[in-house]
Amino acid sequence: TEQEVPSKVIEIAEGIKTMRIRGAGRIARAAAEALKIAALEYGGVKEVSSFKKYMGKVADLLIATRPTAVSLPNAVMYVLASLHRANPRTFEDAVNAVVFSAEKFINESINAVKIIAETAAKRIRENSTILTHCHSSVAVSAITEAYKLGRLVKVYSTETRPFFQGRITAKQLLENGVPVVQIPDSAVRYVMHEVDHVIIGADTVASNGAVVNKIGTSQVALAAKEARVRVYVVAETYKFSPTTLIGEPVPIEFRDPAEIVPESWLRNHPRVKVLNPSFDVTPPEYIDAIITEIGVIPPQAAILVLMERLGWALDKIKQGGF
Ligand code: RUB
Repeated sequence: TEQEVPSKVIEIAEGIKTMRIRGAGRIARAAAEALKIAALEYGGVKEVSSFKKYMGKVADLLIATRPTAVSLPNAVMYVLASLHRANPRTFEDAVNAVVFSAEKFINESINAVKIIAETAAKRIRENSTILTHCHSSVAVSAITEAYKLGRLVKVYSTETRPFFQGRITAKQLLENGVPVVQIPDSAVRYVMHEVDHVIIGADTVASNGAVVNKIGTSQVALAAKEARVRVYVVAETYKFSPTTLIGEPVPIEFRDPAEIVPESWLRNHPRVKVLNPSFDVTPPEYIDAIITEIGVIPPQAAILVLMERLGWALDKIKQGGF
């Protein structure tokens, strides 16, 4: 009989789906944690082959939660690749391989955020005003670090309709002592003349350097380009997408129309269609640099990051895909 997926794992998957757990980095770490829990709570036949099958099922469940952030499948593949790399002979070795690599992923991820924040902060000039969009934990860390260096006077944080992640950004920055001004998304161009740097996170970086991030990011980048304001993307290397190398498009998530207008209004206006795309693509020409834990790169060098950091994933593609 098929081994059941533990309830704690299902809870994490639900958390990602309903956006209780959100943001590309947190999603990736939560998925790694879920794989570790799944491995430790496996109660089926103590054989490597059935354990692998079960872990594959858990992986599919996690990957199916949200489509856009490649950090999720990258984290899952990273952890499961250890099952093949280690070539475990006993069931216990197989469990240990999963637990070890899940913990390694989480620790390296947290460390990457720290390195990126320090690197990004050094790029901020004295007396800067920064604008950020949505809630990126890496952007919040980078902005906080710049503030500690005494370089910030103000941060504009967009409210980020329809889910209002900007409120999380404003709250966290205020907790860190950073002066924040919350603006509606439509006020971005109005304030852009005051802004020195735009700092945003990423859900996925494509091999050509295009950045997929929260809907509205490309509009922010467009307004910044017009005003000659530098745009920095802060992103860990596990947000780079190996499959974009073979021309796969990044899937964009569309969410419930009820996030945009109340359900009652929709019922009263049945002929009005609502479109709720959750992410958009900012072309590389609109990005000055991508700041990663292995260095600051022009977006066009994304392909080099993929080759250096996700070589194992590229090998998998060559063998016929994931
Ligand atoms: C969040 C979002 C964030 C990136 C980066 O979208 O677009 O900018 O995920 O976040 P959602 P982080 O709220 O729909 O998940 O830097 O925390 O990984």
